[in-house]
Amino acid sequence: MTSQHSNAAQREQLAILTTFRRVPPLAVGHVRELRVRWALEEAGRPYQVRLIGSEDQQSPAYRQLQPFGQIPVYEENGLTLFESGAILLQIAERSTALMPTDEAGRASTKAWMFAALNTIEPHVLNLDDLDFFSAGEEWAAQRRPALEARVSKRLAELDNWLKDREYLAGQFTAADILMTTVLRALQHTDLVAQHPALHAYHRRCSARPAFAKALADHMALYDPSGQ
Ligand SMILES: N[C@@H](CCC(=O)N[C@@H](CS)C(=O)NCC(=O)O)C(=O)O
Repeated sequence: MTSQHSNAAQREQLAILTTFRRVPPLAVGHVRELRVRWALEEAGRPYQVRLIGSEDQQSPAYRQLQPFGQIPVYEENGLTLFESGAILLQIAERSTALMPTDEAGRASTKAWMFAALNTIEPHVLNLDDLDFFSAGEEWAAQRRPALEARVSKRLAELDNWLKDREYLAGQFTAADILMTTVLRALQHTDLVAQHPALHAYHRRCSARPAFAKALADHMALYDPSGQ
């Protein structure tokens, strides 16, 4: 095989992450492509980025990749996946950096991946939605305490779980990537900081070099001036 051919083969195998070319300032640092970048960095998996605009979101071709026109989309070795949780599971299944090798650890990792997306994230997003899109409305001020209480209840439960654990499923896994990126959406509040074990966990995960690299690449794309 010539070097030209082997380069072409390498290019073919490079994973592709599809994300938005531009996002609103409010979303910078929080777009779900960040989760995928972080997982790929932890797994030591090189990838290329494909950028799309709002016009692509509507196209029938893109809807074949992502039926809801959203990002991220992930492609590797002929597979195409949407849903950030499913993408992380796919990457984690092929990397011991993100998924334990024993049956119990794998089961626990998957349970915590779902917990991040299904038990924690909906409450966090409800609060975000109110804070970012309805702040100042009288009804929002009335509604907020109940939404915050729901988030706080879950955070207290997470805090309790993490009191004698470094990571959700024992070792660092894809579940920690999902949970940390979900918790990032509370950055405009002090809710995480109110829970010492959870706060320490969040800082521990966010201090990982793979996260720093993923975040730097994310910021370079969306906010080159803020680097
Ligand atoms: N559950 C999906 C949500 C994806 C999602 O909401 N992506 C946002 C960017 S972070 C998006 O594409 N928003 C544009 C839209 O929904 O049209 C996942 O986890 O991948």
